[in-house]
Amino acid sequence: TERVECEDSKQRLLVVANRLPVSATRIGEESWSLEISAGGLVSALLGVKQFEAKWIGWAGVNVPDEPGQRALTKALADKRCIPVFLDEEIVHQYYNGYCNNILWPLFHYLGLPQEDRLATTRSFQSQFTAYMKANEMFAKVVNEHYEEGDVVWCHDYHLMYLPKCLKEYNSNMKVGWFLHTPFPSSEIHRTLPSRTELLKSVLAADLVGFHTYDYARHFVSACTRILGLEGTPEGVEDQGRITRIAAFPIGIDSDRFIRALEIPDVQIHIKEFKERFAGRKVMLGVDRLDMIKGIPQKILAFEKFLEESPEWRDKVVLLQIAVPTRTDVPEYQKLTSQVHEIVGRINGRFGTLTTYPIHHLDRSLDFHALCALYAITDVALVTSLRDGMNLVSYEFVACQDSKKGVLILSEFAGAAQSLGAGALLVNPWNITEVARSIGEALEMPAEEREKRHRHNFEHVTMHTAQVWAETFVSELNETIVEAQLRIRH
Ligand code: ADQ
Repeated sequence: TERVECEDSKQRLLVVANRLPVSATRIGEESWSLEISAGGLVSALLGVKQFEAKWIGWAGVNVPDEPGQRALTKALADKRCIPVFLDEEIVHQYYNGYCNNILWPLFHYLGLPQEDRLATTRSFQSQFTAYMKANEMFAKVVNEHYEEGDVVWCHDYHLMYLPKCLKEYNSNMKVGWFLHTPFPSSEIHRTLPSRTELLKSVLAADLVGFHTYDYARHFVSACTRILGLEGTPEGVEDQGRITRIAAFPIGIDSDRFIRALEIPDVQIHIKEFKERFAGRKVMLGVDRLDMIKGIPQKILAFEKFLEESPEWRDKVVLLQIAVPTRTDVPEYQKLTSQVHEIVGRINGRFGTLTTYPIHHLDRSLDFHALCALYAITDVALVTSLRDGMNLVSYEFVACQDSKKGVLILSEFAGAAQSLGAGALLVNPWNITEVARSIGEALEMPAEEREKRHRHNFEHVTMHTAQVWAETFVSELNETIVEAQLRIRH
């Protein structure tokens, strides 16, 4: 059976995502320098020894000339990566437009763009056309590299039109699709003009995965309400064909974080940070600077806490590390200035000649500094307004086995489903509640911190990224075997 085949030899896996896990910089007419970017997905798949994975995706650069494309393709082949070349106009319409301006806010309950509504509505169709075209270009490259028996695993909201395109090339291709963001309530999804095309295309996959059971349920109800299809215990049925829908909560490579704490460079950072913040409790926020992360709400809650607890004013510091993303988008620029303004006001209000309560950095930290910060933190604050999962909360827990700090976690992050019993759950919109939780976290007795941490640490070290990837792929194999058996009977 397929299962035995998978256990005996390495399963060939084609991972298709918008971005390849490398950044490419052109250093000559026909030469490129490549740097692997170690995201969650990369470590998830590198850690799984039974897959022979290849990546297909956009390299993040515009390469209009053929010699440049040939050279990049060759360089990427050594990293088991296969590029999809997208021109500037397509990237603008598909990536900046449809993916980031339409699907990202919609899936995080921010609705369709409000500003310049007419212009958006007018450009909507051309952006969706570019989205379909980009997905077709991905499909073409997948098809060129596909070999019988390969599993094709498509990722995220950028590639919702891909399963359909792949099955048109080859209906026997094993296709899985996983969404890294939330899937919103069907009442939200139904506002999307291309709601039907996207649902139908995703249903062409054999297995559709989400981080949580709730997102899976929202997807099934969108299919039943908008497409009029039948929801079954396994998924969604369309004319006898069942698409399996399930939850596969992602995790992190927890060992990588735990081991990092032993690295001398990390220990040097730990010592430095401890000295720097001696006598004060450290609270930490690590986020991409995105509206979904609730950074202004977090800082306002911290202000409220300082306002109401004068005894804590010079005894606690909030480190907010916010890596800028999508910096060319006006809404993101506005968010940056808004955050800077609030931080400036609070530091002016509660700072002294020698200290100030918020250290805000607009940048990403390298892995060693990040692990050290996680390790010395007393309270981590994750206040996403919506978040598919949120891996920062997992990374914090992995680095806290000696300190046993407290995690304050938004109930609107997927992680609330898995770390909810150990964390203090909050509604990030309720600033009074978050402020109260900050006080509770700072004063929590050691015994309770230990108990809560133990719960979360066990979860994070058991439900790793590797387990996530293995579970998804073996479920996909099984789904296909079951479908074949159903057809035979
Ligand atoms: P993201 O929205 O990027 O991911 P998250 O899951 O928290 O959110 O992952 C962010 C990653 O970037 C973490 O590994 C973190 O360490 C790193 N990072 C963030 N800010 C950083 C900084 N300032 N410096 C250094 N590193 C930083 C999307 C979804 C999530 C989902 C993941 C995985 O939005 O909900 O959990 O995919 O599916």
